[in-house]
Amino acid sequence: KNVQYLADYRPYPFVLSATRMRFALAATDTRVRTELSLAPRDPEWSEDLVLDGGKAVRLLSLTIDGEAPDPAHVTRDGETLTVAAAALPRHPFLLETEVGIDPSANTAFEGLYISNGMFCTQCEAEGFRHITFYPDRPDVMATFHVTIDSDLPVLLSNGNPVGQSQGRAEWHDPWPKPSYLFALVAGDLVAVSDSFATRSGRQVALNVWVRPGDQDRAGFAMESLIKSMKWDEDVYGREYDLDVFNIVAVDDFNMGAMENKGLNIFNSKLVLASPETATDGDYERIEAVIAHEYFHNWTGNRITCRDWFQLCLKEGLTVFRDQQFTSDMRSAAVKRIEDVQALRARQFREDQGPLAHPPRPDRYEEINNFYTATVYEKGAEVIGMLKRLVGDDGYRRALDLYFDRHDGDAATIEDWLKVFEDATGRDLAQFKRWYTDAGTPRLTMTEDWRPGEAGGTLTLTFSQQTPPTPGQPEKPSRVVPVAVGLIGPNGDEVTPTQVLELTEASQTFAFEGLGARPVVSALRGFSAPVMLSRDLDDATRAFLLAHDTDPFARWESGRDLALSALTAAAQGQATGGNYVQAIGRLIADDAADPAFRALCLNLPGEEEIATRLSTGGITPDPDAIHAARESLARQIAETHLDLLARIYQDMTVAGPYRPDAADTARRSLRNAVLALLTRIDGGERAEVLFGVAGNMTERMAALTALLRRGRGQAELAALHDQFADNRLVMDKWFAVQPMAAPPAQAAQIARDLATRRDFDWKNPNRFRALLGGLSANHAGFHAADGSGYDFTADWLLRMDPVNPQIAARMSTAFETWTRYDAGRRAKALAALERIASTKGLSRNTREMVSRMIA
Ligand code: HT7
Ligand code: ZN
Repeated sequence: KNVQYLADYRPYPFVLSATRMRFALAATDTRVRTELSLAPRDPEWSEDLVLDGGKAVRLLSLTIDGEAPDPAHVTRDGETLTVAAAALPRHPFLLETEVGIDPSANTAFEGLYISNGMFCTQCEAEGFRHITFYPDRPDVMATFHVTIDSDLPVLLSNGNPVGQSQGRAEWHDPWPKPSYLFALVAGDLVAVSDSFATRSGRQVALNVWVRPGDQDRAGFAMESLIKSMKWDEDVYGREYDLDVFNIVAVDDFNMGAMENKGLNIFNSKLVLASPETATDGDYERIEAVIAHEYFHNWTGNRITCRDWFQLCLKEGLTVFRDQQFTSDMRSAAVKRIEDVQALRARQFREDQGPLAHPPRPDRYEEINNFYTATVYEKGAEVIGMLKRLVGDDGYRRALDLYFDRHDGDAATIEDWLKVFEDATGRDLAQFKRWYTDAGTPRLTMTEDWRPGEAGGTLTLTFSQQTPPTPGQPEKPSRVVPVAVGLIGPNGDEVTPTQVLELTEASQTFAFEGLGARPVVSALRGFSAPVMLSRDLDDATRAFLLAHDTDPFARWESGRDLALSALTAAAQGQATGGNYVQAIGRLIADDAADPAFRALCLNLPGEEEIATRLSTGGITPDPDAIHAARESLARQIAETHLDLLARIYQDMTVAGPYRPDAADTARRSLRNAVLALLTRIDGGERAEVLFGVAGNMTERMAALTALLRRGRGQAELAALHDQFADNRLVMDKWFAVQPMAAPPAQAAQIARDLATRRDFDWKNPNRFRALLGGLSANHAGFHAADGSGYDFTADWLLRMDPVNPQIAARMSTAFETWTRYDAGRRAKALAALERIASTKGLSRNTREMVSRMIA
């Protein structure tokens, strides 16, 4: 085992000030010459120079100040190249290497690879070492000067262009950066171009580079970029700092996008959008990810991470910033609810299982396994809490200080907390536990009401407790900001939102002078990433669903009503009458935001119901959960048939397609209604909609509704005929079939799809579409016969030697396996053990699987 520990950090013993590189690009034999301007950190102390370099990097030559060292002083092992201290000067020196690499053989998409004839790089976290020998760690920062020799028409790298001639381009990046932010792109590309004048008057050329023919789908990405640049100036006072900002779309990409300095590289699904091919959700995600990568220019690039344990320093903060941006561009209430839904679905799930880890882990084997919901989304929640605790002004002062104090640094979470302490005077020692401790705190709230002459007193008692997580049996109390408001019996708010600060295992807070017993609206805005339990009857929940002034808390009351009906039904008890009535009243309110009504109408997913059950100590039965959800949906549809039919009519969106918040909201309500009506009308409306809709949002909604009812074959065929050449639409086509299939058929449908010639499984999007589609079908993936587990294990094993990052990431489909019944557990464990016992398994997948079966 090669475990890395936070506690072992030591600075690199050499200072690297400048890096010059020259690439002679060729598909199978690219030559890379690298010059490193190095100096010993401490000239009194001599150390070996250890450079990282992957197995496939062939060393062709090495010189120090122009001389080849004695070969006995140069050692190469699989992962490094070491030059012995005896061969190194005690003064600044120039180390030159030439290496050969084979981009065409790079199927892992780390380092330099080829996607559709285009050369492209991905260096975060440790990809640069597959390009050349280098101190590939984020605290080694240098300026870069890059020359690219190639006949391809477009040759790009970081920074500003400094020379362009036939077959050659030169780029200079004046901002010192770590190797993970290096990028190079070469290909036959075309740009959608624009420009942006920064507030201090710098004129920035903007380009979104795509393959010829895709230009008409790149306009929305460009609009999103311009909005992001403006927003970061307005809200954080951050300006762009180069003459050009390039974005490139590539088809083969392991994740969503990458914030390389001045040259962001994107998965094409997060750039290309047209109404016919992309859904409203795709548009919203493109806007958010373009913003996210752009915001990294300050939070990640200008201030980077000292080491990979600090990953949430840049990712948590940048997610928080992109969430703020989307709230400002669209509806803040809807965005908050969507973010909480995603957090619960991914991060709470991670936190409750064998893969739980803190936002700042203190050990890892493979860093790529830690690009997780905990590092990203919980990292963002922790910043949200910090902002709540210090207030908006305190947050702004702290961020200004962070940018002032740490510009150009490779910083730590300690540095981050210190700016908040220095800017606000607040002691954050206890708060730091949010970064170092894993697990989701469980909060219990009880109420005591005492009427009195001078008004009644309501006392709230909170207790907190966090269950053990791997390697962390004891969990001390954390600071938990709980936003609370009180609502009078007539529905008026009697006490506006207050933030109560819990610091102890148990604490009470009293509200005095109250006229009548109020109803408590708790954890408003989801003020902390905790699970709150309180004894509330359905009538009070329905009251809050009708009257709460806080949109998140209001939605949460409806969610709780639905979940209590669904968890009861999944255990064979009672029905959801209270929820059905309450939801009918809510959706009938035409004055309410359609997006909010849609969020309330969409029932919790099966995975969420399973989580709720297992948190309550009950073993979830995926088939019973599926049946319970189906039956409640049908009950809603039958009870409110006329109302739903009316809303379906009313929410028709006229005019040309616009992916803005208003039209997106109407379509989301209409599509939620359609899913219910399709249970009653035999698919009539969905078939019509699929035929007439000019946009992918409605077509996918119609197709999904039909497939869930065991119909939709003609529509599937039509979609395939129309879009066989469009990879992104075909990814949807592959994903929706196992996802929306009746559970008993899901694994077989996935197996059949995997035999198709167009199942181009080495493409990460296509692989994710099929395996992710199946695992999104909760009862299908967890089929009692183990067919979902077997299919997934087969393909993880096939993918692992080709692209370990993708195999390891997709293995998280198993992360909840321990919560199910003995029969399912045995089958899941057998699948995991089959993977674990495979010879030659990558470090990535080995680490994931061994943590899951530990
Ligand atoms: N910082 C990036 C994270 C990342 C990544 C991106 C693409 C391919 C592989 C990758 N490994 C890590 C993306 C981000 O958070 O903005
Ligand atoms: Zn990021």
